[in-house]
Amino acid sequence: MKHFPKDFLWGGAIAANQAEGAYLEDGKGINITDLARHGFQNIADDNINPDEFYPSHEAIDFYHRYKEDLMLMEEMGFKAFRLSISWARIFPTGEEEKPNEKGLEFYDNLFDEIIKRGMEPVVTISHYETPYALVEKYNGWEDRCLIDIFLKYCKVIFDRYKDKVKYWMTFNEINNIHIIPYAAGAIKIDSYSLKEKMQITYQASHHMFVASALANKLCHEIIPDSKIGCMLSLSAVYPNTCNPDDVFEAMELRRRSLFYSDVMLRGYYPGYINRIFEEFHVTLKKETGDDEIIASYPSDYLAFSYYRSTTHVAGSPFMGNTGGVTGASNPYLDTTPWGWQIDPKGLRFVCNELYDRYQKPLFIVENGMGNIDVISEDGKIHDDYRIDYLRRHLVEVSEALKDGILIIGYTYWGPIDIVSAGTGEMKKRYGFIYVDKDNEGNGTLKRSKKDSFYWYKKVIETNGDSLF
Ligand code: BGP
Repeated sequence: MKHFPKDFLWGGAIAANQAEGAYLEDGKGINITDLARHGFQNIADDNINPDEFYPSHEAIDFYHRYKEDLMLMEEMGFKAFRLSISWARIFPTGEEEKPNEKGLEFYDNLFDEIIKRGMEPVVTISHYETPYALVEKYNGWEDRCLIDIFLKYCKVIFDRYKDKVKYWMTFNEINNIHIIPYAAGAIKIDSYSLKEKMQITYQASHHMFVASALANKLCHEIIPDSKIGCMLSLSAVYPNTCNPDDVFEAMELRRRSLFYSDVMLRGYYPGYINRIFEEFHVTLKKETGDDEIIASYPSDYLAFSYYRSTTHVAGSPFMGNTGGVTGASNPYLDTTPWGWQIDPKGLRFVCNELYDRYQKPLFIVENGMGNIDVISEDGKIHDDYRIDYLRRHLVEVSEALKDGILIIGYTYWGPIDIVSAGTGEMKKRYGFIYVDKDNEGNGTLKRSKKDSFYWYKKVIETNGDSLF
Protein backbone atom coordinates (compact mmCIF):
# COMPACT_ATOMS: atom_id res chain seq x y z
CA MET A 1 0.00 0.00 0.00
CA LYS A 2 1.32 3.44 -0.97
CA HIS A 3 1.69 5.83 1.90
CA PHE A 4 0.27 9.03 0.40
CA PRO A 5 -2.44 9.48 -2.25
CA LYS A 6 -1.08 10.56 -5.62
CA ASP A 7 -2.85 13.93 -5.63
CA PHE A 8 -1.69 14.79 -2.10
CA LEU A 9 -1.04 18.54 -1.80
CA TRP A 10 2.54 18.75 -0.55
CA GLY A 11 3.74 22.25 0.07
CA GLY A 12 4.38 25.10 2.42
CA ALA A 13 2.55 28.01 4.04
CA ILE A 14 3.28 31.62 4.90
CA ALA A 15 1.25 34.72 5.77
CA ALA A 16 1.51 38.09 4.03
CA ASN A 17 2.24 40.06 7.20
CA GLN A 18 5.14 37.82 8.21
CA ALA A 19 6.82 37.70 4.80
CA GLU A 20 5.91 40.50 2.43
CA GLY A 21 7.26 43.60 4.15
CA ALA A 22 6.65 46.67 1.89
CA TYR A 23 4.25 47.71 4.59
CA LEU A 24 3.39 51.07 3.06
CA GLU A 25 3.98 50.36 -0.59
CA ASP A 26 1.55 50.75 -3.46
CA GLY A 27 -1.21 52.20 -1.33
CA LYS A 28 -1.33 49.57 1.42
CA GLY A 29 -2.99 50.68 4.65
CA ILE A 30 -1.77 49.92 8.16
CA ASN A 31 -2.92 46.57 9.45
CA ILE A 32 -2.92 45.19 12.98
CA THR A 33 0.43 43.41 12.59
CA ASP A 34 2.17 46.59 11.49
CA LEU A 35 1.73 47.80 15.08
CA ALA A 36 2.66 44.53 16.82
CA ARG A 37 6.39 45.17 17.21
CA HIS A 38 7.04 42.17 19.44
CA GLY A 39 4.42 39.83 18.03
CA PHE A 40 0.92 39.00 19.13
CA GLN A 41 1.78 37.63 22.52
CA ASN A 42 2.57 41.20 23.52
CA ILE A 43 0.59 44.41 23.56
CA ALA A 44 0.64 46.22 20.22
CA ASP A 45 1.38 49.95 19.84
CA ASP A 46 -1.44 52.39 19.06
CA ASN A 47 0.72 54.25 16.58
CA ILE A 48 3.89 53.42 14.74
CA ASN A 49 6.77 54.71 16.82
CA PRO A 50 9.37 56.13 14.39
CA ASP A 51 12.20 55.45 16.84
CA GLU A 52 11.48 51.74 17.07
CA PHE A 53 12.34 48.89 14.75
CA TYR A 54 9.43 46.76 13.51
CA PRO A 55 10.70 43.50 11.96
CA SER A 56 7.51 42.91 9.97
CA HIS A 57 7.73 46.22 8.09
CA GLU A 58 10.37 44.84 5.78
CA ALA A 59 10.06 41.19 6.87
CA ILE A 60 11.86 39.11 4.23
CA ASP A 61 10.80 41.43 1.43
CA PHE A 62 8.73 38.72 -0.21
CA TYR A 63 6.83 41.55 -1.89
CA HIS A 64 9.76 42.18 -4.19
CA ARG A 65 11.47 38.80 -4.09
CA TYR A 66 8.59 36.39 -4.49
CA LYS A 67 9.77 35.22 -7.90
CA GLU A 68 13.09 34.03 -6.55
CA ASP A 69 11.35 32.44 -3.55
CA LEU A 70 8.78 30.63 -5.63
CA MET A 71 11.50 29.28 -7.87
CA LEU A 72 12.95 27.63 -4.79
CA MET A 73 9.55 26.23 -3.80
CA GLU A 74 9.23 24.83 -7.31
CA GLU A 75 12.66 23.28 -6.97
CA MET A 76 11.40 21.44 -3.90
CA GLY A 77 8.49 20.23 -6.00
CA PHE A 78 5.68 21.96 -4.08
CA LYS A 79 2.21 21.09 -5.28
CA ALA A 80 0.56 23.80 -3.18
CA PHE A 81 1.55 27.10 -1.67
CA ARG A 82 -0.55 28.60 1.10
CA LEU A 83 -0.42 32.33 1.60
CA SER A 84 -2.72 35.12 2.71
CA ILE A 85 -3.96 38.23 1.02
CA SER A 86 -3.17 41.30 3.05
CA TRP A 87 -6.63 42.85 3.45
CA ALA A 88 -5.19 46.37 3.86
CA ARG A 89 -3.51 46.14 0.45
CA ILE A 90 -6.95 45.75 -1.10
CA PHE A 91 -8.92 48.05 1.21
CA PRO A 92 -6.42 50.22 3.12
CA THR A 93 -8.92 51.17 5.83
CA GLY A 94 -11.45 48.46 5.05
CA GLU A 95 -14.08 51.00 4.04
CA GLU A 96 -13.00 52.55 0.75
CA GLU A 97 -15.62 52.45 -1.92
CA LYS A 98 -13.22 51.02 -4.49
CA PRO A 99 -10.41 48.54 -3.93
CA ASN A 100 -6.78 49.54 -4.38
CA GLU A 101 -5.89 48.41 -7.89
CA LYS A 102 -2.17 48.21 -7.12
CA GLY A 103 -2.81 45.74 -4.33
CA LEU A 104 -5.01 43.60 -6.58
CA GLU A 105 -2.35 43.63 -9.27
CA PHE A 106 0.27 42.41 -6.86
CA TYR A 107 -1.74 39.29 -6.03
CA ASP A 108 -2.61 38.76 -9.70
CA ASN A 109 1.08 38.57 -10.48
CA LEU A 110 1.82 36.48 -7.43
CA PHE A 111 -0.88 33.90 -8.21
CA ASP A 112 0.24 33.77 -11.85
CA GLU A 113 3.75 33.00 -10.70
CA ILE A 114 2.59 30.31 -8.27
CA ILE A 115 0.54 28.63 -10.99
CA LYS A 116 3.33 28.97 -13.53
CA ARG A 117 5.60 27.12 -11.11
CA GLY A 118 3.18 24.21 -10.90
CA MET A 119 1.58 24.97 -7.55
CA GLU A 120 -1.99 25.32 -6.41
CA PRO A 121 -2.48 28.63 -4.53
CA VAL A 122 -4.23 28.09 -1.19
CA VAL A 123 -5.44 31.41 0.15
CA THR A 124 -6.24 32.56 3.67
CA ILE A 125 -8.55 35.55 3.41
CA SER A 126 -7.78 36.95 6.86
CA HIS A 127 -4.56 35.90 8.57
CA TYR A 128 -4.10 38.30 11.52
CA GLU A 129 -4.11 41.21 9.06
CA THR A 130 -7.27 43.25 9.60
CA PRO A 131 -6.89 46.91 8.56
CA TYR A 132 -6.10 48.80 11.76
CA ALA A 133 -8.68 51.52 11.00
CA LEU A 134 -11.37 48.92 11.71
CA VAL A 135 -9.96 48.36 15.18
CA GLU A 136 -9.93 52.07 15.94
CA LYS A 137 -13.40 52.72 14.65
CA TYR A 138 -15.29 49.54 15.57
CA ASN A 139 -13.08 47.49 17.84
CA GLY A 140 -12.87 44.98 15.01
CA TRP A 141 -15.23 42.04 15.02
CA GLU A 142 -17.02 43.23 18.16
CA ASP A 143 -19.08 45.31 15.75
CA ARG A 144 -21.51 43.57 13.48
CA CYS A 145 -20.77 45.97 10.63
CA LEU A 146 -17.52 44.07 10.05
CA ILE A 147 -19.61 41.35 8.38
CA ASP A 148 -20.48 43.59 5.44
CA ILE A 149 -17.03 45.12 5.32
CA PHE A 150 -15.49 41.65 5.14
CA LEU A 151 -17.93 40.43 2.52
CA LYS A 152 -17.20 43.41 0.31
CA TYR A 153 -13.51 42.43 0.47
CA CYS A 154 -14.38 38.77 -0.24
CA LYS A 155 -16.48 39.67 -3.25
CA VAL A 156 -13.66 41.70 -4.75
CA ILE A 157 -11.08 38.95 -4.36
CA PHE A 158 -13.39 36.10 -5.42
CA ASP A 159 -14.35 38.01 -8.58
CA ARG A 160 -10.80 38.96 -9.34
CA TYR A 161 -9.09 35.63 -8.71
CA LYS A 162 -11.86 33.22 -9.62
CA ASP A 163 -9.85 31.66 -12.41
CA LYS A 164 -6.68 31.35 -10.34
CA VAL A 165 -7.60 30.30 -6.83
CA LYS A 166 -9.73 27.26 -5.97
CA TYR A 167 -8.71 26.65 -2.34
CA TRP A 168 -9.71 29.28 0.19
CA MET A 169 -10.06 29.56 3.94
CA THR A 170 -11.75 32.38 5.80
CA PHE A 171 -10.09 33.18 9.17
CA ASN A 172 -6.72 31.90 10.28
CA GLU A 173 -6.92 30.08 13.64
CA ILE A 174 -10.29 31.56 14.50
CA ASN A 175 -10.32 29.82 17.91
CA ASN A 176 -7.21 31.76 18.89
CA ILE A 177 -9.48 34.74 19.50
CA HIS A 178 -9.38 33.55 23.13
CA ILE A 179 -5.61 33.73 23.51
CA ILE A 180 -4.66 36.45 21.05
CA PRO A 181 -7.90 38.43 20.61
CA TYR A 182 -6.23 41.37 18.85
CA ALA A 183 -4.70 39.10 16.21
CA ALA A 184 -7.58 36.73 15.59
CA GLY A 185 -10.56 39.03 16.16
CA ALA A 186 -9.06 42.52 15.80
CA ILE A 187 -10.51 43.31 19.24
CA LYS A 188 -8.70 45.21 21.97
CA ILE A 189 -9.96 43.94 25.30
CA ASP A 190 -6.95 44.04 27.64
CA SER A 191 -8.49 46.51 30.04
CA TYR A 192 -11.78 44.65 30.46
CA SER A 193 -12.94 42.28 33.21
CA LEU A 194 -13.06 38.55 32.46
CA LYS A 195 -16.83 38.69 32.07
CA GLU A 196 -16.60 41.58 29.60
CA LYS A 197 -13.80 39.84 27.74
CA MET A 198 -15.87 36.70 27.32
CA GLN A 199 -18.90 38.71 26.21
CA ILE A 200 -16.97 40.59 23.53
CA THR A 201 -14.99 37.55 22.40
CA TYR A 202 -18.04 35.36 21.86
CA GLN A 203 -20.00 38.20 20.26
CA ALA A 204 -17.10 38.84 17.87
CA SER A 205 -16.93 35.10 17.18
CA HIS A 206 -20.59 35.07 16.30
CA HIS A 207 -20.08 37.86 13.79
CA MET A 208 -17.18 35.93 12.31
CA PHE A 209 -19.30 32.77 12.02
CA VAL A 210 -21.98 34.64 10.09
CA ALA A 211 -19.35 36.35 7.92
CA SER A 212 -17.59 33.07 7.25
CA ALA A 213 -20.81 31.29 6.28
CA LEU A 214 -21.78 34.12 3.94
CA ALA A 215 -18.28 34.09 2.46
CA ASN A 216 -18.70 30.35 1.82
CA LYS A 217 -21.95 31.07 0.01
CA LEU A 218 -20.41 33.84 -2.06
CA CYS A 219 -17.35 31.79 -2.90
CA HIS A 220 -19.45 28.91 -4.22
CA GLU A 221 -21.61 31.28 -6.25
CA ILE A 222 -18.68 33.06 -7.85
CA ILE A 223 -16.29 30.08 -8.11
CA PRO A 224 -18.44 26.95 -8.44
CA ASP A 225 -15.46 24.58 -8.43
CA SER A 226 -13.90 26.09 -5.29
CA LYS A 227 -13.38 24.65 -1.82
CA ILE A 228 -13.55 26.97 1.12
CA GLY A 229 -12.59 25.84 4.59
CA CYS A 230 -12.45 27.04 8.16
CA MET A 231 -9.06 27.14 9.88
CA LEU A 232 -8.30 26.42 13.53
CA SER A 233 -5.31 26.04 15.77
CA LEU A 234 -5.67 22.46 16.95
CA SER A 235 -2.56 21.18 18.62
CA ALA A 236 -3.48 18.20 20.85
CA VAL A 237 -4.78 18.48 24.44
CA TYR A 238 -4.07 15.67 26.92
CA PRO A 239 -5.10 15.12 30.54
CA ASN A 240 -2.11 15.22 32.87
CA THR A 241 -3.10 11.93 34.59
CA CYS A 242 -5.88 9.36 34.49
CA ASN A 243 -7.56 11.17 37.36
CA PRO A 244 -11.10 11.64 36.01
CA ASP A 245 -10.91 15.33 36.95
CA ASP A 246 -7.93 15.80 34.62
CA VAL A 247 -9.58 13.76 31.90
CA PHE A 248 -12.87 15.60 32.09
CA GLU A 249 -11.32 19.06 32.19
CA ALA A 250 -9.02 18.26 29.28
CA MET A 251 -12.14 17.40 27.30
CA GLU A 252 -13.77 20.68 28.38
CA LEU A 253 -10.67 22.63 27.42
CA ARG A 254 -10.61 20.96 24.02
CA ARG A 255 -14.21 21.89 23.47
CA ARG A 256 -13.36 25.57 23.88
CA SER A 257 -11.53 25.17 20.57
CA LEU A 258 -13.74 22.58 18.91
CA PHE A 259 -16.70 24.87 19.52
CA TYR A 260 -15.43 26.84 16.51
CA SER A 261 -15.26 23.91 14.12
CA ASP A 262 -18.52 22.52 15.53
CA VAL A 263 -20.33 25.70 14.50
CA MET A 264 -18.55 26.15 11.18
CA LEU A 265 -18.71 22.54 10.01
CA ARG A 266 -21.88 21.24 11.61
CA GLY A 267 -23.74 24.49 11.18
CA TYR A 268 -25.18 25.06 14.66
CA TYR A 269 -24.23 26.12 18.16
CA PRO A 270 -23.60 22.96 20.21
CA GLY A 271 -25.58 22.50 23.44
CA TYR A 272 -22.52 22.53 25.70
CA ILE A 273 -21.80 26.18 24.92
CA ASN A 274 -24.87 27.29 26.89
CA ARG A 275 -23.27 26.25 30.13
CA ILE A 276 -20.16 28.30 29.30
CA PHE A 277 -22.31 31.28 28.36
CA GLU A 278 -24.16 30.96 31.67
CA GLU A 279 -20.98 30.69 33.67
CA PHE A 280 -19.57 33.90 32.17
CA HIS A 281 -22.94 35.67 31.81
CA VAL A 282 -22.55 35.90 28.06
CA THR A 283 -25.66 37.08 26.22
CA LEU A 284 -25.21 36.67 22.52
CA LYS A 285 -26.94 39.16 20.24
CA LYS A 286 -28.10 37.27 17.16
CA GLU A 287 -30.23 38.67 14.37
CA THR A 288 -33.09 36.81 12.78
CA GLY A 289 -31.68 34.61 10.07
CA ASP A 290 -28.21 34.20 11.59
CA ASP A 291 -28.82 30.61 12.61
CA GLU A 292 -30.15 29.75 9.15
CA ILE A 293 -27.11 31.30 7.51
CA ILE A 294 -24.75 29.32 9.73
CA ALA A 295 -26.72 26.13 9.05
CA SER A 296 -26.95 26.65 5.30
CA TYR A 297 -23.34 27.39 4.38
CA PRO A 298 -20.91 25.24 6.37
CA SER A 299 -17.20 25.05 5.50
CA ASP A 300 -16.11 22.47 2.92
CA TYR A 301 -13.08 21.27 4.83
CA LEU A 302 -11.26 21.71 8.10
CA ALA A 303 -7.82 23.26 7.85
CA PHE A 304 -5.74 23.35 10.99
CA SER A 305 -2.34 24.09 12.44
CA TYR A 306 -0.60 21.52 14.59
CA TYR A 307 2.66 22.28 16.35
CA ARG A 308 2.65 20.45 19.65
CA SER A 309 0.54 19.06 22.47
CA THR A 310 -0.59 20.61 25.73
CA THR A 311 -1.05 18.75 29.00
CA HIS A 312 -3.85 19.93 31.25
CA VAL A 313 -3.99 19.66 35.05
CA ALA A 314 -7.46 19.98 36.56
CA GLY A 315 -7.96 23.34 38.22
CA SER A 316 -5.34 25.21 36.19
CA PRO A 317 -6.54 28.04 33.97
CA PHE A 318 -7.89 27.21 30.54
CA MET A 319 -5.44 28.34 27.90
CA GLY A 320 -5.23 28.01 24.20
CA ASN A 321 -3.19 25.34 22.54
CA THR A 322 -0.60 27.13 20.46
CA GLY A 323 1.30 30.36 20.15
CA GLY A 324 3.65 29.80 23.05
CA VAL A 325 1.19 29.33 25.91
CA THR A 326 1.89 25.98 27.46
CA GLY A 327 0.20 23.74 29.98
CA ALA A 328 2.01 21.33 32.30
CA SER A 329 5.19 19.79 31.00
CA ASN A 330 4.92 16.30 29.56
CA PRO A 331 7.78 14.05 30.76
CA TYR A 332 7.53 11.90 27.62
CA LEU A 333 8.26 14.73 25.21
CA ASP A 334 11.15 16.98 24.27
CA THR A 335 10.58 20.65 23.61
CA THR A 336 11.80 23.22 21.10
CA PRO A 337 13.89 26.16 22.38
CA TRP A 338 10.59 28.04 22.65
CA GLY A 339 9.19 25.40 24.99
CA TRP A 340 6.79 23.83 22.49
CA GLN A 341 6.43 20.12 23.17
CA ILE A 342 7.36 18.00 20.17
CA ASP A 343 4.67 15.38 19.73
CA PRO A 344 4.42 13.67 16.32
CA LYS A 345 1.93 11.04 17.48
CA GLY A 346 -0.30 13.87 18.70
CA LEU A 347 -0.78 14.81 15.05
CA ARG A 348 -2.14 11.36 14.23
CA PHE A 349 -4.31 11.57 17.34
CA VAL A 350 -5.74 14.92 16.28
CA CYS A 351 -6.41 13.74 12.70
CA ASN A 352 -8.39 10.82 14.10
CA GLU A 353 -10.20 12.97 16.63
CA LEU A 354 -11.26 15.52 14.01
CA TYR A 355 -12.28 13.06 11.34
CA ASP A 356 -14.30 11.00 13.81
CA ARG A 357 -16.12 14.16 14.79
CA TYR A 358 -16.79 15.69 11.38
CA GLN A 359 -16.14 13.24 8.51
CA LYS A 360 -15.03 16.20 6.41
CA PRO A 361 -11.70 16.47 4.59
CA LEU A 362 -8.81 17.66 6.70
CA PHE A 363 -6.02 19.90 5.46
CA ILE A 364 -2.90 20.19 7.62
CA VAL A 365 -1.98 23.74 6.70
CA GLU A 366 0.60 24.45 9.41
CA ASN A 367 3.13 22.25 11.12
CA GLY A 368 6.77 23.02 11.61
CA MET A 369 9.67 23.61 13.91
CA GLY A 370 10.85 27.03 15.03
CA ASN A 371 14.49 26.83 16.06
CA ILE A 372 17.74 28.73 16.26
CA ASP A 373 19.79 27.94 13.17
CA VAL A 374 23.55 28.24 13.30
CA ILE A 375 25.72 28.61 10.22
CA SER A 376 28.45 25.94 10.36
CA GLU A 377 32.07 26.36 9.41
CA ASP A 378 31.32 25.09 5.93
CA GLY A 379 28.89 28.01 5.56
CA LYS A 380 25.86 25.72 5.59
CA ILE A 381 22.98 25.05 7.98
CA HIS A 382 22.73 21.43 9.02
CA ASP A 383 19.26 21.43 10.54
CA ASP A 384 18.96 17.73 11.47
CA TYR A 385 16.59 18.67 14.31
CA ARG A 386 14.12 20.10 11.77
CA ILE A 387 14.44 17.07 9.50
CA ASP A 388 13.85 14.82 12.48
CA TYR A 389 10.77 16.82 13.55
CA LEU A 390 9.38 16.73 10.06
CA ARG A 391 10.14 13.09 9.37
CA ARG A 392 8.44 11.95 12.57
CA HIS A 393 5.38 14.10 11.94
CA LEU A 394 5.02 12.98 8.34
CA VAL A 395 5.28 9.33 9.32
CA GLU A 396 2.32 9.96 11.64
CA VAL A 397 0.42 11.66 8.81
CA SER A 398 0.92 8.51 6.75
CA GLU A 399 -0.35 6.45 9.70
CA ALA A 400 -3.40 8.71 9.91
CA LEU A 401 -4.02 8.10 6.21
CA LYS A 402 -3.87 4.38 6.88
CA ASP A 403 -6.35 4.91 9.71
CA GLY A 404 -8.73 5.92 6.94
CA ILE A 405 -8.62 9.68 7.46
CA LEU A 406 -9.19 11.91 4.46
CA ILE A 407 -6.29 14.38 4.41
CA ILE A 408 -5.98 16.50 1.31
CA GLY A 409 -2.59 17.99 1.91
CA TYR A 410 0.23 19.15 4.11
CA THR A 411 1.69 22.64 3.92
CA TYR A 412 4.71 22.99 6.17
CA TRP A 413 4.73 26.24 8.10
CA GLY A 414 7.42 28.63 7.11
CA PRO A 415 9.27 26.85 4.25
CA ILE A 416 11.34 30.03 4.14
CA ASP A 417 12.39 31.92 7.30
CA ILE A 418 9.86 34.65 8.14
CA VAL A 419 8.98 36.88 11.09
CA SER A 420 7.40 34.98 13.98
CA ALA A 421 3.74 35.76 14.63
CA GLY A 422 3.90 35.17 18.38
CA THR A 423 7.09 37.03 19.22
CA GLY A 424 7.82 39.19 16.16
CA GLU A 425 11.39 37.93 15.82
CA MET A 426 13.49 36.53 12.97
CA LYS A 427 15.55 34.39 15.28
CA LYS A 428 12.78 31.79 15.50
CA ARG A 429 13.31 30.14 12.15
CA TYR A 430 11.14 27.50 10.50
CA GLY A 431 12.52 27.56 6.99
CA PHE A 432 14.09 25.09 4.63
CA ILE A 433 15.45 28.27 3.13
CA TYR A 434 17.58 30.51 5.29
CA VAL A 435 17.13 34.27 5.03
CA ASP A 436 20.06 36.41 6.06
CA LYS A 437 18.36 38.82 8.42
CA ASP A 438 18.45 39.14 12.20
CA ASN A 439 16.17 40.49 14.91
CA GLU A 440 17.63 43.99 14.61
CA GLY A 441 17.16 44.11 10.85
CA ASN A 442 20.80 43.46 9.87
CA GLY A 443 21.55 41.20 6.93
CA THR A 444 21.53 41.02 3.17
CA LEU A 445 18.23 39.14 2.84
CA LYS A 446 20.13 36.56 0.78
CA ARG A 447 18.39 33.18 0.55
CA SER A 448 20.25 29.89 1.01
CA LYS A 449 19.22 26.26 1.24
CA LYS A 450 19.43 24.35 4.51
CA ASP A 451 19.86 20.56 4.63
CA SER A 452 16.10 20.23 5.19
CA PHE A 453 15.53 21.78 1.73
CA TYR A 454 17.04 18.77 -0.02
CA TRP A 455 15.40 16.38 2.39
CA TYR A 456 11.87 17.71 1.87
CA LYS A 457 12.44 17.83 -1.90
CA LYS A 458 13.16 14.12 -1.81
CA VAL A 459 10.04 13.40 0.25
CA ILE A 460 7.87 15.17 -2.30
CA GLU A 461 9.68 13.60 -5.25
CA THR A 462 8.98 10.12 -3.91
CA ASN A 463 5.47 11.07 -2.71
CA GLY A 464 6.50 10.23 0.83
CA ASP A 465 8.22 6.90 0.15
CA SER A 466 11.64 8.26 1.17
CA LEU A 467 10.35 8.61 4.74
CA PHE A 468 10.50 4.88 5.22
C1 BGP B 1 0.33 30.11 13.99
C2 BGP B 1 0.10 31.21 13.00
C3 BGP B 1 1.23 31.54 12.12
C4 BGP B 1 2.55 31.21 12.69
C5 BGP B 1 2.68 29.97 13.50
C6 BGP B 1 3.96 29.79 14.27
O1 BGP B 1 -0.32 30.39 15.17
O2 BGP B 1 -1.01 30.94 12.18
O3 BGP B 1 1.05 32.82 11.60
O4 BGP B 1 3.53 32.11 12.69
O5 BGP B 1 1.62 29.87 14.41
O6 BGP B 1 3.98 30.66 15.37
P1 BGP B 1 5.20 31.58 15.69
O7 BGP B 1 5.44 32.40 14.47
O8 BGP B 1 4.80 32.41 16.86
O9 BGP B 1 6.32 30.67 16.00
